[in-house]
Amino acid sequence: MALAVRFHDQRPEDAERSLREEVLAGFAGQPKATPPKLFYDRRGSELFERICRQPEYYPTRTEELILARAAHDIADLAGQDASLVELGSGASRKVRLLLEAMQPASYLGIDLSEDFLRASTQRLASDYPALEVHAACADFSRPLTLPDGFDGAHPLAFFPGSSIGNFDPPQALALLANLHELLPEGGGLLIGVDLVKEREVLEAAYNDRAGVTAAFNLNLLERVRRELDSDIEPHQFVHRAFFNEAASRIEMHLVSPRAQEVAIEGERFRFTAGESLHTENSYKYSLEGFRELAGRAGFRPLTQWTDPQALFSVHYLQR
Ligand code: AVJ
Repeated sequence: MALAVRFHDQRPEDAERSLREEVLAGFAGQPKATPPKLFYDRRGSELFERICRQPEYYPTRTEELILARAAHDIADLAGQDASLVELGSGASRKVRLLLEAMQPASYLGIDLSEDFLRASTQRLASDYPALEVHAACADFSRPLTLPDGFDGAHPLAFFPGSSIGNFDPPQALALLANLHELLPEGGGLLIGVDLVKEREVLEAAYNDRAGVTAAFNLNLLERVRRELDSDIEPHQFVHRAFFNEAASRIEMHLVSPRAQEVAIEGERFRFTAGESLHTENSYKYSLEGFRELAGRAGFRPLTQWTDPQALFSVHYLQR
């Protein structure tokens, strides 16, 4: 019988801006833009899982391959009495590769989405009965502390999936500095980072032939229709994703091919023909560029691993 998950509520006071506030502010902006966290309602999370299995979307399977090969080296670097802290917690196969190689006594999952966090940590607790499982409901883009009762003498923080790619460089630096602050001396940060490569490969990954990424992007407008008072018609917009080389990022947009006006919560917003709502940035790094950023946040980049084609990287950063 697995022990119960120890739950720690560390939500910020001003919790989160609601969907309504984020959408109204985003549509009123110039240019129009919404934060990528709005993608992840239940349907959006399902679509994201499907994106990860598309043949063009190389990051997920490549990171898994890298971790499977490096797991024992990672366990050695983390040391005998390491605990594992996962940022954005627990649904993936990736963390299981680490749990099996490291055999830590305790695990802490940190996520802002309480339902998701409870479900994924409960599954880990029942699959690994010897593991002491903690869950902290917190925003890791803000200053954090390890919760009381979590035995994190030598924590290894794990931030997979190139989630860091959603943050622009100054925000990414601030996030890394936060994590540096969270870790005690000798702690580590294991982080997955997508790499710059040929435009064709990058753009294909965000324009899969099955149209799953397009559906994921458009689900944002479906959400607005479902959850807010709005006449917006998702089929009046088209998915567009391209590599902005100067900024080293994939940009996702929802383009309005024709001029149109939409109403949301009693406010009206005009789109000119060709105008877009900018829904996501996904930054791509060079190995050197990421090591340099980590260094500026105070980390010592110890080792990094890539796949034979250098599509993706995993970095071990030491506090
Ligand atoms: C979860 C931010 C890493 O940028 O590749 C995938 C999200 N968006 N396809 C990424 C995403 C469209 C993903 N991250």
